[in-house]
Amino acid sequence: MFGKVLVSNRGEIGVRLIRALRELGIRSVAVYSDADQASLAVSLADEAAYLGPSPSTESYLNIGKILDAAGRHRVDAIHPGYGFLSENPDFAEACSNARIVFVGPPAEAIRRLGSKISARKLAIAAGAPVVPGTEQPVADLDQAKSIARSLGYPVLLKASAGGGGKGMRQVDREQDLASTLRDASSEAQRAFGNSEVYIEKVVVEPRHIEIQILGDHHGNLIHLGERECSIQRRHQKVIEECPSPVMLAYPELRQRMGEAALRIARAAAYTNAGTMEFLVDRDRNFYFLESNTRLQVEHPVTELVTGLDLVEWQLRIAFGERLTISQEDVSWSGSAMECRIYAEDPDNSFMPSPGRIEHLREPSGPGVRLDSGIYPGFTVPLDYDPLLAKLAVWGPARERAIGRLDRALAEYSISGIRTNVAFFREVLADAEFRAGRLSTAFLDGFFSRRTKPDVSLESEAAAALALAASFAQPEPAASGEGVSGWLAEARRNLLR
Ligand code: MV4
Repeated sequence: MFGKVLVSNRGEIGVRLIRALRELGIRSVAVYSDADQASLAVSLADEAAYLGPSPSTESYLNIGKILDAAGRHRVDAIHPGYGFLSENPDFAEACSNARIVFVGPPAEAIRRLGSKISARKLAIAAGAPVVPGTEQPVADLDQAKSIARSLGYPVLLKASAGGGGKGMRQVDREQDLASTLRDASSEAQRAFGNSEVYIEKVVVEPRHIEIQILGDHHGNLIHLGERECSIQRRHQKVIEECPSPVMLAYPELRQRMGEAALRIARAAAYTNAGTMEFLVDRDRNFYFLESNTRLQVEHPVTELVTGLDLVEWQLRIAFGERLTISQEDVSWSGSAMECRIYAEDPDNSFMPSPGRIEHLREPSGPGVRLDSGIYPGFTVPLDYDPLLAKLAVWGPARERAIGRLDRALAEYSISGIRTNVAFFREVLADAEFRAGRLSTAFLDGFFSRRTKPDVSLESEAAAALALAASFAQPEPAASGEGVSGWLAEARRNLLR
């Protein structure tokens, strides 16, 4: 096994990786920026290497600095975690050139799956279902029109180089196609340096379900089942779980989606850990969406139900060991659920809330797994994603996992910064959530169902008054005339 591994990441995933290395008897090297000098990861690692100033481009995204640190500390391998350089094929290649093992898939597999068009083509060639749409970038408006007509509106324009919802636009009618196509390709050019756009039919209120895979360098490839990640806010996952509630009702779906994921991975000559993302519609048709060629944030829920350590397997595979688990050996026990604990303010549009953590009590107890990157006195930097910790629980069934997660959330006590802890307890109490009726539209529905007593009783009372008062007044001829501005607004809102 490796003697020493550099962790080119920070925060909770830095801690997760350093812990795994120690358990396996491997020395760890943490890298850090100015903002992370006093991080938990740095204090837990065997060695630490300073990268430079806080901005990611001068630290965790800087290939030269990371390879320098790896050379100085004489490591055998680099684990990139998620985000930062984890899906950068040039980084994977630069590691190999420096004779350092990149703990992840080969650069070529990252490239094949990195572009969405190329991943789509690969999935089609492998016989996996994809959303109906184009296999090539759109050539011109006339072609786009005829494709959209044959698919039927609404359609989605997606940037080939995009991902995570960036560069995606819905077109509801043909008269909007020309302008949206222009906007989409210029946005894609600006954001990704690649203006290619392709067309897909819209899947209405889908579930987002992903399949975890593991492949070694000896031709063994298995899947570890699904994670349901439908609860997202602005393409940011909020709660993840395994099994998906839909699999509890239709168990054969796991096998069919697992096989599709393996076909795609095989076609990409994939090794190490990876994820194939799918959309699942109301009739339980599933469609390959895109691939994540890294360890994912939500990997703990898979670990809790399968009993496998994904990071351990990533390291063993990268070292060249054989996968000793066959597909038949993989089993799923009970139910796991994870909340992403963020330094953000749910009462202020979920704005990031970095700052110094004054007091901290973290949950623990039976069935609770906490992957945390914080401690009392730590200052959450504003330079990076404000993920503080992942709270994951296991229970013998979904209801028990929900109860346990709520109990663990109730044990949290953090002062000095705002967090989304209380928000999760509201979501867990929601009847639709408890019934497992999930889709990517879940949170929109949740927000419209939710009536926060302290805020909305007051505003509803004001609105009712406004409406009553407004009917005593003549209909405003123009805004602000006859009825005062806020009254007109209230009337418009209530009569909508
Ligand atoms: C879709 C879709 C519906 N139909 N594609 C959003 C992120 C990117 N990975 C793809 N996304 C979607 N693609 C078709 N043909 C709906 C989404 C989508 C979504 C997907 C997964 C998780 C959350 C989402 C939220 C809104 C839209």
